[in-house]
Amino acid sequence: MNHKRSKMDFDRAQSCIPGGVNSPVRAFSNVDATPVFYDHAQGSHVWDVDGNEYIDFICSWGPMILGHRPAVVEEAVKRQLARGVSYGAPCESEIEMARTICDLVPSMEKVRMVSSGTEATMSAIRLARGYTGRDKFIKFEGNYHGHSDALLVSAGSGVATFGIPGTPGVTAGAVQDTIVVPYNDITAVESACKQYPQDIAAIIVEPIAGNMGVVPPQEGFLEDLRSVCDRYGIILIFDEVISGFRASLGGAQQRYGVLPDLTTFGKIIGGGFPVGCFGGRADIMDRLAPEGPVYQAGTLSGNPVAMEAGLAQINALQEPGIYEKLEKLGQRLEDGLNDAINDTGIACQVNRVGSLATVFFTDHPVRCWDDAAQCDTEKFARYFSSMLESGFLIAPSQFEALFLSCAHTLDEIDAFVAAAHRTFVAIEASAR
Ligand code: HOZ
Repeated sequence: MNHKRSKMDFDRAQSCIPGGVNSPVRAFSNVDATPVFYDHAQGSHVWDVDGNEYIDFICSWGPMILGHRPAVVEEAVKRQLARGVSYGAPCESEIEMARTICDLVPSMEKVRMVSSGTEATMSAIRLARGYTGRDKFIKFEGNYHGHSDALLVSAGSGVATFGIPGTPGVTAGAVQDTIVVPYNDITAVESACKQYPQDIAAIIVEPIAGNMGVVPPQEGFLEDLRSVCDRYGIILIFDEVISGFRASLGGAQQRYGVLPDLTTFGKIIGGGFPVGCFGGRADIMDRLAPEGPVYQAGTLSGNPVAMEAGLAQINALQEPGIYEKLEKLGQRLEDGLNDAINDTGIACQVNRVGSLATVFFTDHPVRCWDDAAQCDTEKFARYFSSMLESGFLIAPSQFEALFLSCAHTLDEIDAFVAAAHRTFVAIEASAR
C-alpha cells in the first residue's frame, strides 16, 4: 500500500499539532508506523487520503456502532442543522435523550448531559464525593476513565500504550485520594475498604474493561462490588462509556444484571458527535446544581445536533435483531481467531464480549492489567502492520479494543480472520 500522502500530512501535522495527533491513541509510533489520514468513510469501510480502502475495526473507538454514515443519523442531523446548531438553552431533544436513556438503562433515574466521557467520569466522581461527604475513591489498574487529574492513575488506553507511569502536571495532591487496586480482585477492594471504612466515596469501574484490551469481569466480580459498596455506603459507578448501548441496549449492567448507583456514558449516545452523560439514582443526581450544591456545567452540554444524532442512533439500535447480529459477528470472529491460533500454535488469547474483542499476544489468560502487561508488544506491532497492509484498520495498541458494527458482514469477519491467520503464520515462521 502507498501511504505517501498520509506521510506528508503527518509531517505537516507534526509542525503544528503536538505529536501530529489530537489524541495520543491515534499515533502509530508505538507500532513503528505513521498514522493513516482518513479521507472519508461509509458503512464498515474507510478510505485514506492516498485512496487506500480499509475495513474499519476501530469505528471511531466505539461510537460508530451502526457503521459510518447511517442514513437515519445523517437525516436527523440535517433536520437539526436547519434549526440551529447550538442554543446554550433547554431544548426538547435533551428531554427526549434523558427519557430514552432512563427508559432503556435499568439503573438510570436522572441524567445530566456533558460533552465527553472524560467530563462524565470527572463529574460523577465529584458528585459521589459531594453526596457522601467523603474524599477517597477506588479505581482499577488498567481501567481508563478519561484524562481528568484524579483518574489518571495506573490508567489504561494511551497511558498504558506509551508506558507513562505518572503524568507531569498531575499533582500529588490531585491523586492522594485515588486508591488503585487490581481489576477482578475483590479481596484487594475489601482490604482497601477495611483500611478506610468511612472515607471512600466511590468505586469506579469499567464493568467490561476495554482500555487494557478487552477484559471481561470474572463471574461474581460485579456482584461482589455491589455488595461491598452497600456494606460501606460507597457509591458504585459503572463507567459504560465503551460498554453502554454496546454490551446490550441497557449496557453491561443489563448484560450482567448488576445495578450501579451512577453510570457514565459517551461514544454511542452521541451518534459520532462529542457527547457524554452521567446519571443514576435520583436522590444522588438531585445533589447537582442548580437543584443541589455540587457544581457542574457546560456550554455545549445537551447540544441539539448531538442530541438528535444520538437519539437517531439509539432509536435505530432498538430495531429487532441488532444485538443478535453483533453477537453473531463477534462469535464468528472469536471462533475464527481461535481456530487460527490453534492451527498456527501462536501464543495468543482472544478475549471477547459481544462486539468488543482483543487478541492478546501472550500464552496466559488475561484477567487484569498485570496479565495484559505480559503481552509481547513487538509481535502485536507486526500483527498491526500486517493487518493494515491487508486492508484492516485496528487500534495501534495491544491495550485497546477491536470494535464491530452492524455494518460489518460475516464475509468481512472471515476475511479479517484469514488475514490474521496469514499474519500468525508469518510471525511464527520468523520466530523459529
Ligand atoms: N478511550 C478511547 C481509547 N480507549 C479513545 C479516546 C482517546 O482518544 O483517548
